[in-house]
Amino acid sequence: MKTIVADGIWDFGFSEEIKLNGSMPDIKFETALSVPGCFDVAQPFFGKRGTGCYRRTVRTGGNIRLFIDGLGVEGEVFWDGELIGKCPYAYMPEKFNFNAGKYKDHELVIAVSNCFNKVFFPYFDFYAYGGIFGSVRIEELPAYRIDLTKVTTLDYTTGKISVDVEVNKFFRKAKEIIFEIDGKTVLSADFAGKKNVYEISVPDFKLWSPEEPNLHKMRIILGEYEEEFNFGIRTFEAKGTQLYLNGKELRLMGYNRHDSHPEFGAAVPPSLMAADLAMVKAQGSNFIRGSHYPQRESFLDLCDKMGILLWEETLGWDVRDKELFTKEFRFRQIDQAKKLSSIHYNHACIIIWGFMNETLSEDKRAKKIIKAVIDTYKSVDKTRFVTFASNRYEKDICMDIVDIVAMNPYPGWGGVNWDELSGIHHIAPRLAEIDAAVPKDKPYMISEIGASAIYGHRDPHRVRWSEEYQAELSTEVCKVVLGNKRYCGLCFWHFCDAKSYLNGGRIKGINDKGILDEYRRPKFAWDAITQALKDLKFNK
Ligand code: ADA
Repeated sequence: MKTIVADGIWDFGFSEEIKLNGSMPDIKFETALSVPGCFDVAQPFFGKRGTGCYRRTVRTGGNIRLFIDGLGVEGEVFWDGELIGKCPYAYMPEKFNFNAGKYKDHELVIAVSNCFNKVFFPYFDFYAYGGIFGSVRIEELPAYRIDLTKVTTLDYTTGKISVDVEVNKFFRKAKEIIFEIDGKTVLSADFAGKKNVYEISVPDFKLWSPEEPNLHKMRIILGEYEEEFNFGIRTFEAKGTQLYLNGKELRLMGYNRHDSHPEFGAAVPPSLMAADLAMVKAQGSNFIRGSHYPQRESFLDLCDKMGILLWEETLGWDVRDKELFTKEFRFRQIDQAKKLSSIHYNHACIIIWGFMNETLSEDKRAKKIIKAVIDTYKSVDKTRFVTFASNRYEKDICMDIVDIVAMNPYPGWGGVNWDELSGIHHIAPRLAEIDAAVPKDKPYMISEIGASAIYGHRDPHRVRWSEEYQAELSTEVCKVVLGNKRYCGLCFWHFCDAKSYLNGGRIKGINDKGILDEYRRPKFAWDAITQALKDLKFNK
């Protein structure tokens, strides 16, 4: 089996008039661009909306699997001019299996539209970038392939795991399947039928945790088919209001993070992801919420290796009545949850599956959709927590069906009297009110909280939008939330400033509640939070 990483420089053409319609766009490839990369972050396509086409040749043939690690806003994929698949959901990794024809040079075109659609609405508070956000990879396959592999820790005290394997065809005659862990064959067994589960005791196993992010390498060989990936041995549990990792109490502290940078857009290079995570780690934080969409494989690999726990979620942001109650919306939510949890199942870092940020969770009809998405996640994965971030507080009627209650309150910032110089004194009482309203017997975390601050704006009155005010608010939030074991986690909004839109009141078109600015320059709040974690002996 051969894998071709197709990243690099591709031919590129753009049109504001052409729309995706299932046939190869009639576009002039007038220039060249990088994959991964966003076309609308630089001239001549800066800020434009339309269809961008990426083209390259690939020397291959026979059965292949094409993997696209996320694009936006949506895409269509053409092989020698024929449509082979669609990428309907921004940021979602997609796999396409097809016969590539004779072994020779073939033309691959990925047409990407950055126009808004029924999945990415113009009112979302983050920029809809156009481009290919992650790697493009082609694997040459034998006549069959494994479509799904799930490694699950059965017993973290003995290192016993199960491996679910699902292939694309029915094997009437058993075929040998070999499992190698860290280079040693640990099991050779028969594979018959389509789906099988194997139990393995991992030799010399080491547990995965944020403090010691030990990974094992799994290699599965089924005839001529082979695959290799890392997994971690670890178990998440909730007992009462507390979370546990491998039997030890776990508290989450960290940041919501957008994959966003002024020069790269949503195609943030792995080197920058690594730098972001290194800061989080050095601060003593242990958690990221990948707001508000699926994450790149390189980001997940970094979290696995660096020991950072991740809340990963499907794309959604304050989806409103008209759209929320359509059949299509429900289908898309379920489809996304299924895809995401299957494709990223083996990443040790993922602790929470999320969806539909801030929805109408005070409404009975919305509860049905929420329940359907939770059930979908659980049908694929019973080892992680499933939840969504709510801003309905006392009015929310869905907290009985989530694993972790997660609220996005903004006391001291939104919903207060703007005539007051400071709103800091509202934080403790408002959080106490919400706490009193949520189920007492469940883990509860603050999934968003924060304040805007303009980088470099210093003010002795500590007015809102000053770095001082944001720092003061962040310190108080740490004290109130982390200082109270009732909360299993705290996740600030947000790690760094990220491009949004000028309308909706975003100064400079940026969501400026970042603890760092969009170039990762720390505001005062960064040091304030670092100090608060030390003072509170967080996780010590
Ligand atoms: C919401 C939302 C975030 C962001 C934030 C804000 O809670 O989930 O995406 O828009 O508000 O900055 O107001």
